[in-house]
Amino acid sequence: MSAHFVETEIISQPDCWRRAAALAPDSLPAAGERVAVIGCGTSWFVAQSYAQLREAAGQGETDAFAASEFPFSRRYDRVVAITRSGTTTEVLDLLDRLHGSTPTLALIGDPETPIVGKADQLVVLDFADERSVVQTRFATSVLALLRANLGEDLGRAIADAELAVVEPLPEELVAAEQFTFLGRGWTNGLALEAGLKMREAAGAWTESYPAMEYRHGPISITGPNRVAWMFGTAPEGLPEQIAATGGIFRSGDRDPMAELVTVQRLAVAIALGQGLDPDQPRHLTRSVVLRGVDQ
Ligand code: F1P
Repeated sequence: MSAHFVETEIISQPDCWRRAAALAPDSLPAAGERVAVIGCGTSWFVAQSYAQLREAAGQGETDAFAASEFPFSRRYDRVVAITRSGTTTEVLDLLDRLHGSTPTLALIGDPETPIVGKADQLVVLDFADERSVVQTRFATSVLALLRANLGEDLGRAIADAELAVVEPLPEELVAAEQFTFLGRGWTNGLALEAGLKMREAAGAWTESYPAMEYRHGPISITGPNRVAWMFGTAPEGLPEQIAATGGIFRSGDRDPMAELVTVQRLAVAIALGQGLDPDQPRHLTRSVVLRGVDQ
């Protein structure tokens, strides 16, 4: 039995993905709908990955926004909100503003929260809800559900994650002082989430970029004892350019969502190594609930 909630939640991801991928809610956007996906923090990054995947699958124009940055001048057939807690102020406020003008769907972890009644439709992933402040399995389970419902077979992702939850973490990664996460297409959202996870759980110095942007400046950060970590296939020449900086390059042919599981475990390992409690991350709460004065 793991000592921390977050560790228990991380290792349960293969099972959660299996359950999520088996769901087929008829409330998900239909092909051809023009969709905006919104959320905050981790949920915003999941929104970005889904938007890329849905549009790449030919299902229709799909944008992703932080809930606080929604462009009210644009028209959408549907707004899809992602929120584990169901209490995030910016998400609830946005759903209130859209009520009666744009149909909304919310993907949530907890059905006993104020979001019920604010969204027109709900998909509840209560089996993936978490006690931890930092999100791991809710975010990836939402993405598993969405990927499966876009027609993907998640068998390989789940098998890769079974490995990712047990394999030893490379010592050079645990000891590294800086991490730059790189993505392409739908994995840009994962790269952003990987960076956030390391900051939230371990207070680590991380950056995240689209892989082709990395050579336009961010590569100057990489060097000995610093990591450039690609989610998916690296652009040609990039591994060699990273090697020339003396930095550590990590990629692989695993499913990128399973790579994210490795980052989550690494974040916990680094936090514990520094005497931090990954269940009590600094300056964070499980969700951001703003009173009028904060807004
Ligand atoms: C969103 C979120 C988390 C973040 C922090 C505050 O929550 O931004 O991603 O780690 O704890 O809340 P939610 O709307 O998905 O519940």
